[in-house]
Amino acid sequence: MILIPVLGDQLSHGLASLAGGPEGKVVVMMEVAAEATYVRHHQRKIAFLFSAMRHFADELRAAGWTVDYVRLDDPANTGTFTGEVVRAAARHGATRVRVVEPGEWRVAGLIEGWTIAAGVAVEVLPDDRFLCSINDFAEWAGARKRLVMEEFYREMRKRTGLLMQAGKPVGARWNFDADNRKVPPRGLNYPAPPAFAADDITREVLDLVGKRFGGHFGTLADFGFAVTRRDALAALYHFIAYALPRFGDYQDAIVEGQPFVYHAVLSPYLNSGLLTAREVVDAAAAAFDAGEAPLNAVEGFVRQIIGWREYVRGIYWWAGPDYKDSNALAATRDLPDFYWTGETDLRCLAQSVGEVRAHAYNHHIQRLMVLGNFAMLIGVEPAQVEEWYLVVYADAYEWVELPNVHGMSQFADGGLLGSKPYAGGGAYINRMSDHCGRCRYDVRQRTGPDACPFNALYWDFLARNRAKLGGNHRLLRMYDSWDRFSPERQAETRASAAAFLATLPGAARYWAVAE
Ligand code: FAD
Ligand code: DLZ
Repeated sequence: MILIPVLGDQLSHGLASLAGGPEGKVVVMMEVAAEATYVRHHQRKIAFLFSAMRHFADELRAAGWTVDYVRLDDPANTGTFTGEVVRAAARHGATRVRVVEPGEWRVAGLIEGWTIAAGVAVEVLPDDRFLCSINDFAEWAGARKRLVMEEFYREMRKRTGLLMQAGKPVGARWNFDADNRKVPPRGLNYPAPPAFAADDITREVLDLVGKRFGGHFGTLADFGFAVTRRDALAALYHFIAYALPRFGDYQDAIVEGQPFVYHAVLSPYLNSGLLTAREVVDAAAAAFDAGEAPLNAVEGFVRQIIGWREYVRGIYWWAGPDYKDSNALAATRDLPDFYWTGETDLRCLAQSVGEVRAHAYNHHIQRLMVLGNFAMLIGVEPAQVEEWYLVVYADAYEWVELPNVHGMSQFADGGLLGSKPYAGGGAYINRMSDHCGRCRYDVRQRTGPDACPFNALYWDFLARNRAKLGGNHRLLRMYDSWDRFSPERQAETRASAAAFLATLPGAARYWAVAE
């Protein structure tokens, strides 16, 4: 008998380990405390995964599979993947374990130990839900001196044939990003993603999570995630019909009271396996072919999925388990406690934290240019920032979280993933959001107690890190500007940053705040 563990982010009927049908096989699915607490995930994320796992197990059973489902509250539950695989292998007399490669180095290490722990051969299959395999990425990366996402993306366009015509990009351009930075006019009718009513399974899970993990960050109120493939498909088609046409135009916009703007809000479904990358980009391309969505929107969306998503996954496995250990900017500050409480006068930060507490979601520009930018400017230790991102987002798994945070957002890898730090001052946030007019700080003031702190912090960050960043050709213009500041203005800017930094709350970890 072959035992097939299906992990919480492997909820796909086309999973490689399920090929060949149920004959002679038992699927084991495990709710284990270790996965819910290796970081203390947002309550909503745990509830989403447990409910999606329970529904998926029922779907597999309906398709003829024998599924051994271990619930969190089973008194015999050992609390770990390894403990449960060992127990299940013994229960079913397994002669072999077959599992699809996991999404984290941490879990890959656990799986390596299963052969000895369970006393059976373990076969690990490639995760072919991704469009670029780990090996193909390594080959692509190994042949280059410098890694550039845009080059990878073009390869992926050619390889998949998406938005291609006779070997050339549709619209005669590969990338329409320049058309995707519009400021939304007031009064747009934003399409909220669909919310799905809780059924008995979800209600039971919400109760369990509230009792067991009620001290974790976030709230379970108004839980409306899709927890089945059918509902995830409904969310996909809702996005294609109502949000995709304007996704491109307003991709970078931050609008108060509109946490989703025109974003897809599909990442929890993609990353858990309820949706596949291929079907999502095919649906977007079909909308373009049918004249239902413009090219700048569809190309932008396709680039996020077959470009960025595949690229960060490739980097994660290619860079190795030590990738997270670098700290190129030698940042050591503790994460301020308002990342957990939202209690700060900086309106953009307070709003982003409030939204992630409620929805386990922020869109990309909030993650990058508000929360990540601020943490980098003040010099927070990368590991603390990474832990926060892994906790708070429903879509966070290390393969996707780490490159985005460590590389793209904190520049802690020294430029492996991105060619320059994503740093910005108040002017950027003011241009892309409507927060600043309602903030207690004045974005037009450069220094002083009432000035937007991002302004002085931005220049202080550049000045502080000159030895490490001064030679970066993409920052030369900014260092030129800094050098044209008078010595008095430079001193005033740095003093203003120092005064603000001195007001930051010290170390406060979320368990101290949340409980
Ligand atoms: P949309 O903006 O509508 O984009 C569509 C899809 O493209 C997303 O669902 C996602 O699958 C993919 N995508 C877009 N950008 C990226 C990217 N940079 N990396 C990988 N996939 C991308 N995404 C996660 O899935 N998990 C994370 O833990 C995560 N952490 C992030 C941390 C930081 C600091 C930053 C800057 C980005 C992070 N992202 C992460 C990427 C991106 O912000 C989210 O994928 C996106 O916000 C999800 O919302 P959406 O489905 O509405 O995406
Ligand atoms: C995130 C998560 C949580 C909270 N709980 C479980 C669980 O109880 N059982 C499970 O199979 N998976 C869970 N996951 C997702 C895993 O952490 C994920 O499968 C691994 O990190 C590998 O990517």
